[in-house]
Amino acid sequence: MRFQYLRDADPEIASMIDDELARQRDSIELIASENFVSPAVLEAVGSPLTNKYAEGLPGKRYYGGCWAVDRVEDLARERAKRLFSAAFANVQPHSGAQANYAVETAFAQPGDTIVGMDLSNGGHLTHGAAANYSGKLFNVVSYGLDPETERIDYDDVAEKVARFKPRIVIAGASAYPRLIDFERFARIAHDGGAILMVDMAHIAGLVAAGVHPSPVPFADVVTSTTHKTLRGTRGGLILWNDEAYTKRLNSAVFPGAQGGPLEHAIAGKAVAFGEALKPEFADYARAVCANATALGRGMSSGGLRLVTGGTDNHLLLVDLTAAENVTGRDAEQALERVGITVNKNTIPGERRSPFVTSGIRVGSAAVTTRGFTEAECERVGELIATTVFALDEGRDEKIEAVSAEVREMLAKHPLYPELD
Ligand code: DSN
Repeated sequence: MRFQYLRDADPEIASMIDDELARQRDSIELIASENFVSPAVLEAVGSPLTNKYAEGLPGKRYYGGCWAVDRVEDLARERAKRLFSAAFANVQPHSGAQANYAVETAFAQPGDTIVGMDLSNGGHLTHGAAANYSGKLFNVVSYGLDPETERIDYDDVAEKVARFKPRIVIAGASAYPRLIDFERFARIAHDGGAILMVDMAHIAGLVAAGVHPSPVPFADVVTSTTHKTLRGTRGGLILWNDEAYTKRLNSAVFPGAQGGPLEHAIAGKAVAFGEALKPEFADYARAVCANATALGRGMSSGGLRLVTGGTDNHLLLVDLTAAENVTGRDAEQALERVGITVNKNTIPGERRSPFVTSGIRVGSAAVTTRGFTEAECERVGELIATTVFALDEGRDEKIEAVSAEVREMLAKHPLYPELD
């Protein structure tokens, strides 16, 4: 765990890893899609399993010598199924985007219609964005938010599904702070003759812990990443309940979307699923939600507006327009200077480009892993607001004071002492 071989063999890369570890240690990580895996997951991902080719599925491979990785992949599948109460799992997708590619190409042909959430309203690239394969392969009909409530406009989804008769309806988002009604989505999709694919990447850890309603009983297929609130290694996952889909989905992953699975990453997923099956993980997921609410309280009391007025999950979308001269990009850069990492994000009704934006997205999964309390998260929320308004007013001394307070908070919560 101390990279002693790497330091000798390739000091340049070793020093870049040192820099990244220092960056992670020296900032309050609020990117809503990030987290810190356990040292056990780090070890599994850095294991000799990276040397093995294993195209195919356990027991049915195109290579010899797969008996050990077969056991790893079987255990990963079993744990994934148990964690989410699903009948079937494929743990091979290298990423959430590849899981989505596999499912979309399994159920729709090029030129078919799919319905997904618009990227600028909180959807994901793979849900039909023009620049992505999904926008190029399929005829995309997007839905968005009700401008009043800033919540998913289910009537708009239903109207579009009835009118355009898509093959697939996609639910799930990358920047949506409220609960999603998967049962309602399933009704809408099935009434229109479509299948429902739920991409639960952001909320998977909350679903595993029972803190967010599960899509698994309602969706035809559920996809996810494994590294956000679920706190595993970077990768993808597909779950389903109907045996009739098994061959089609497995073949869509391999050979449809990928070659050899990354068995070291699958081992990392298995370890993380094992961690998420423990009762402590439910405490963690509850704390993630409480900390997100506390961050929101701090930002609101500091004068910032929260899109939808708050959060039901691990993330918040923050409207910065109260600070007249500060864009999302300005805020992201100023916050990075004080040691708080967030990303700029479009907000509903956005007038600026996605490279500039009028908002930021803030999430609590990583700081909760690091041990931040609700009171500390509320204070971090206040510090975000202080930084944004100090930037607007050109008050550098206030920004320096925030920076000092951030350093004090970080010192109380060491990250990866095992790596020293
Ligand atoms: N890019 C991820 C996020 O930040 O939400 C989604 O894949």
